[in-house]
Amino acid sequence: MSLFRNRGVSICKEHTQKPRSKLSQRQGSDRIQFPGAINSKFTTKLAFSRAGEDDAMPTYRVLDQDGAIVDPNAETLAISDEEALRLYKDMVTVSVMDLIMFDAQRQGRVSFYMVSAGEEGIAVGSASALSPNDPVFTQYREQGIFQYRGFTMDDFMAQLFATTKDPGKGRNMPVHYGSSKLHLHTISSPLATQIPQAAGGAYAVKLQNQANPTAEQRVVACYFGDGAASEGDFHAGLNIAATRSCPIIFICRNNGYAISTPTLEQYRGDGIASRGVGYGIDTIRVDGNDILAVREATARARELALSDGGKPVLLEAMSYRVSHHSTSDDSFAYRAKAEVEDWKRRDNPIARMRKWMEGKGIWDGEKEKSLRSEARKGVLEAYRKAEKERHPTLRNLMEDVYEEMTEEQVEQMAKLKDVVQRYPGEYDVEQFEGGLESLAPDWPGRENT
Ligand SMILES: Cc1ncc(C[n+]2csc(CCOP(=O)(O)OP(=O)(O)O)c2C)c(N)n1
Repeated sequence: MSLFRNRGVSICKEHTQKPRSKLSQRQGSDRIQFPGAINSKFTTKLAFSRAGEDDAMPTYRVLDQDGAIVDPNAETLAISDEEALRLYKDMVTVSVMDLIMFDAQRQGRVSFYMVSAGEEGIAVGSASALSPNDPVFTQYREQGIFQYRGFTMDDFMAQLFATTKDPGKGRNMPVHYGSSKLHLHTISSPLATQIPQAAGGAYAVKLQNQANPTAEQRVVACYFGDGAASEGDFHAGLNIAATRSCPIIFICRNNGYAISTPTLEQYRGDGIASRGVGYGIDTIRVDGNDILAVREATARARELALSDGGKPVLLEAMSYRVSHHSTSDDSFAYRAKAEVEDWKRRDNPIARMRKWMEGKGIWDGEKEKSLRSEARKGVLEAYRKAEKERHPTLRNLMEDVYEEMTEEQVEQMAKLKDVVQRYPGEYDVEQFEGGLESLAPDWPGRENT
């Protein structure tokens, strides 16, 4: 809001004055000039356009499954050994954290978890091609972006265990991370809501870019799954970004499933990429198991998003959801174990990058062993520390809705206190900062929460 207020009337005027249509059908023209389709040739052939397998959009890749460069003559983005090692380390760290936290949920230590197995390359590779200042909106399976941006293992654990160090004050389910410092918007559960929010964010960024042409020009990145692309918000978000020319990269992780719904039942067109073209958005399909391809495509997408005063770009990264959807899911109820095993064996972004690095002579078995043991140690240290921390105060259930708590909220808090006091065996309130006393209206610790 403040952005609009600061920018004043001129911006509002600029965007409320609609361009006048100058289109008219010229005599003898070979194409129509209707306002709704301005470059369509006339034809006497009565034929319906049909999406066929033959026209499927190609998939961009740099590395093959054996980690070899496919086209040695192609102009590819330079990547230093140091940066390559960083990408690899981040993918491995996330996958180690995923394994440990999946088990932690099974042991009842956290209530919920979602792993990103098979999709680490999409998150880490794309994050590495963005500016650290680009605002990012994620869905929930993009922990690699948080890792690359500098979200620490302590930050992950504070959210997962809902400790007093969680900036979300323990109000969200596990895996709903967020960091204003790192420009990572907090994840929210309702699918696809981040898409129109990101389009709006990109419009704000466009105005900021225009207002400060000498400052760093930013784009927004917005991530979502193939299932989320079935929500109305997907269409609204892409269309508004296209018509308002917003600098945004939409990154779809097409992993073949929306929980138990396979893509075959989700849509009949050519993936999600074909829809981008329909909205007039520059679009590319990428091999999500190839981190170098994802990185390059995102870097190019970023350039495009900043060109012509700003425009949206859609990147569809193809992958396979190796894991169950979440800890609440058993995917073998709807897909064959053999299918999953086959994917695990055949290809994944970590194995592919490892082969490439071994080929270059910058990686070997010893380094792999030590990286994995370091990553495990780092995760477990943060895990054990967070497990001992207290949860944020129970008052957080009521606070921050209004500037001051309403009379009704004060009353509800008193009722809650009464229930807990009457059933002391049912509630371990001492795990929460301030214990039961935090529910007293005049609790002295309230100023610090
Ligand atoms: C509006 C809404 N509808 C349904 C759900 C339940 N839900 C959570 S995740 C999910 C599947 C999403 O699939 P996809 O977008 O492909 O992402 P993936 O889990 O495969 O990474 C569904 C249906 C939800 N969270 N929000």
